[in-house]
Amino acid sequence: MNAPREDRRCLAFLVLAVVPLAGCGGSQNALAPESHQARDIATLFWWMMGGAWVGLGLVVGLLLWSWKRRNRRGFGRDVEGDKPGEKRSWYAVVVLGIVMPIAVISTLFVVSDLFVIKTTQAPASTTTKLTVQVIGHQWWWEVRYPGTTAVTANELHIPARTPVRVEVKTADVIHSFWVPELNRKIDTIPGRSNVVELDADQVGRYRGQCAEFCGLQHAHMAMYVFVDEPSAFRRWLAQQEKPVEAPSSALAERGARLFLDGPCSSCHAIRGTDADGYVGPDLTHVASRATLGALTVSNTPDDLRQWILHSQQAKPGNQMPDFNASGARLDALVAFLEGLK
Ligand code: HEC
Ligand SMILES: [Cu+2]
Repeated sequence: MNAPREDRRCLAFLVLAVVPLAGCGGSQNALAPESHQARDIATLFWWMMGGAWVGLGLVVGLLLWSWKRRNRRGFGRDVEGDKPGEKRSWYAVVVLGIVMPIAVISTLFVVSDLFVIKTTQAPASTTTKLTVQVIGHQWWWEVRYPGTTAVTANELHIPARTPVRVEVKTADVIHSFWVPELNRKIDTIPGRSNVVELDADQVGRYRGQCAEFCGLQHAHMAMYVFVDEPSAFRRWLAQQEKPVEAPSSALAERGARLFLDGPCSSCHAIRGTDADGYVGPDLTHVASRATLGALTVSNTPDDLRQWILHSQQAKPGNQMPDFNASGARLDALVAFLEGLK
């Protein structure tokens, strides 16, 4: 009986079949496009994929065919010199091996370079109404809205069905800004400003990720793009523009003093206070964000506490030192930060 062995083979096959599929679906999927740019990229991908399969089929088919022919005619007949049929194989080598690859690669070059690269490119600054600045830091994203005072981190809000110019820069090394469902990657190069356009079809939340290795916590350098209805976007931006509100409780008031007098304010800015550090994210409206640490942990009071105490555990090597705070001081800090809506 070799049923168990069959079972094992079946299982191995299932695992092999499922592993590649596990990468599909869910968030951050370039093959589930949500903008006209991402659709052009996905279409180009499928054509290239289809072409590659046809090419592979052709090569494997020819290989099997020649193998069969050769076996029929007997091994070693090459040394006997040209026979009439071999002139034809020589033509096949020239056509299939030289002419066809040149034709295929030239077509792909024209389609990708003259078509998809153009349609996914950001237009000139004069034709778009909204520009967002994204600055890569090891290992988080600073987000600014030029012409307003709004500064946030690790999340962009943009209006739906509106072309938005995203200007990317870096504060340190090369990063790459990539939101696969919306458009192609764009590198952030020291001393340069690059541009990519986001023009989402639908309201929703899209995950993006740094796509150029930038050091220890590169994997924890993600961001969300929130696509809002235009009216909701304007409300969000107006809220982000406001400076900080006065603490609403005695505890939060104590937290504010701790923040401003302690080390926090040397690295973080809170607009409307003396805190104007720029090593870490602007915290003026930190409580309005979905996550902390560039999507490393969620933004709940508990996770915020843990982040302040042990950010080095959640995101080892990040530029924020662990803060050794007693219970009461920590409560005050968390109460203050939780009020920064
Ligand atoms: C030496 C500089 C430095 C000091 C001091 C510092 N931070 Fe940070 N902080 C950072 C950096 C850098 C990050 C971003 C880390 C990352 O995501 O890689 C950060 C992230 C944060 C975040 C998450 C923000 C977000 O949107 O992701 C919070 C909240 C925070 N710090 C609060 C504090 C508090 C409270 C203190 C004082 C107890 C403090 N920080 C002290 C540098 C600092
Ligand atoms: Cu990176």
